[in-house]
Amino acid sequence: MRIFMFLIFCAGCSTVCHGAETPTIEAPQPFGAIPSARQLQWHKMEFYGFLHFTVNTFTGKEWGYGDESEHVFNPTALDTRQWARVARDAGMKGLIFTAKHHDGFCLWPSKHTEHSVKNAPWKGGKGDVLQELSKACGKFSLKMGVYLSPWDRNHAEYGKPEYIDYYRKQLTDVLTNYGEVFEVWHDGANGGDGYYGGAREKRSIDNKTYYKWQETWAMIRKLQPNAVIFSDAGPDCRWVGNEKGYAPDTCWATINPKGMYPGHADRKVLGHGTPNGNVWRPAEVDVSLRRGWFFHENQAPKTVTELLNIYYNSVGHGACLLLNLTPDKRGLIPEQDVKRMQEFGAIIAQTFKTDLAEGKPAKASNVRGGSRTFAVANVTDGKRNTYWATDDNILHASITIDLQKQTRINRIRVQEFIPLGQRIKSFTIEAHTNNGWEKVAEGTTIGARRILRFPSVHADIIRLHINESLACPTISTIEMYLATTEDTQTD
Ligand code: FUL
Repeated sequence: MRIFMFLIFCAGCSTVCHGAETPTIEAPQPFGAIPSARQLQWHKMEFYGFLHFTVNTFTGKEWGYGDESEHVFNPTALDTRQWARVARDAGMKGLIFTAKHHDGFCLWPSKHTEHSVKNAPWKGGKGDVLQELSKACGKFSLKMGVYLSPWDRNHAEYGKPEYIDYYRKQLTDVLTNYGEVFEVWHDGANGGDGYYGGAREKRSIDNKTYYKWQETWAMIRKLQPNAVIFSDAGPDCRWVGNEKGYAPDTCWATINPKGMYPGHADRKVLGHGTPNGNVWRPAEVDVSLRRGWFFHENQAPKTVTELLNIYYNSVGHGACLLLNLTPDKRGLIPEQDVKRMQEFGAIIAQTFKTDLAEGKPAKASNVRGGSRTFAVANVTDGKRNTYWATDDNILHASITIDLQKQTRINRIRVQEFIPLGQRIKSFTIEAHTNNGWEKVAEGTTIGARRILRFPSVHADIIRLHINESLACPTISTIEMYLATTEDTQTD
């Protein structure tokens, strides 16, 4: 670490001070792979929605064969503003829409196929669901993302190089005509039997070579430079390896992607990530509010308790949560689901409303160069862009936050300063109560976010021990909360 001495012009005293006592300390060097600007934006979203809606909604299938008549698509009361309102009120920051699922039916009037809303009875063939959703997202301050299935069971040329041109033309349509897109979602399910323009046969493709992903991604970058690209294996965010709604307890944002490509990746590795992996490729947790991805009669939404567990095990483990909603045959999110999302959203909003540690005095066992820039006060200043750091050779350290009076808490939210990489490998949290020091939580990775849940304690001091770190630790925030709904599961 280099220490610079220089002259400082002090505002207010109109003299030039010899600043030997206020040296500038260099920030820690980035450690390993670090997030891109678009990934940093994406991390901030944390919680957004999926919308599965197409011909399957009307046929009751999960995977349409590709031979569904356009005539089946006829929602009676489609209202994308209702979708957006439900999402916003639940605390979601965006919505990703199945513009085309595996059945090939396009929810916008594509000029490259007849298999789209333009031949459906809905709005006399003049409708455009993507357009309506884009407007609704704008109105409700949500970002929009698109799911465009690479597998197309309707298209006659699926399996041949010609289909790739078609897929890219479709992508160009949806990424050009509908405003800013925050995420492009490539599904890993690829190849198998289908209608394929009447051939009704099984077609297999080689996931590794067929789609020529590198070229397609370069095209996406040009059309939507700020959009993150999702697939099982990235390149910007990765699948978490399950559809149950959780990221493992240890979840690194970094990974070694050698041998991985869309549709081919080791699920275990996807879940845990790899400490000091050579790319930043954080996990996204996709899960449906109901059992299916599409609407089916006789399915019920998950309970509030299930949703809270999903939230704490995804967002709370440093991943983003992509929670699927299922508009019904009317084109509306069912009332029961709306109510469930409101209940869930209200609990999350209440829980994280008042940070009981904000502005409270803190001490640390080490502060980088003793500098104010990296002072421990940064962790309770409520800002994500300031952070505490230690000297380069310090790999374990502790922070003590003085709550100044007995305070009841049951949630702690911690965040590393990820622009400099993910570092912390193991930590413990203790609370000082009337019974002395009690361990309330422990864990491994922190990364973009870690939320600890534990039974309420009355404490006046909280201590975070960083037991192991791959490089000198950095922390931008430590926040403390009291959830009034005592959901019992703890981490
Ligand atoms: C899977 C698909 O096969 C499902 O139908 C759904 O779209 C889900 C989000 O991804 O791979």
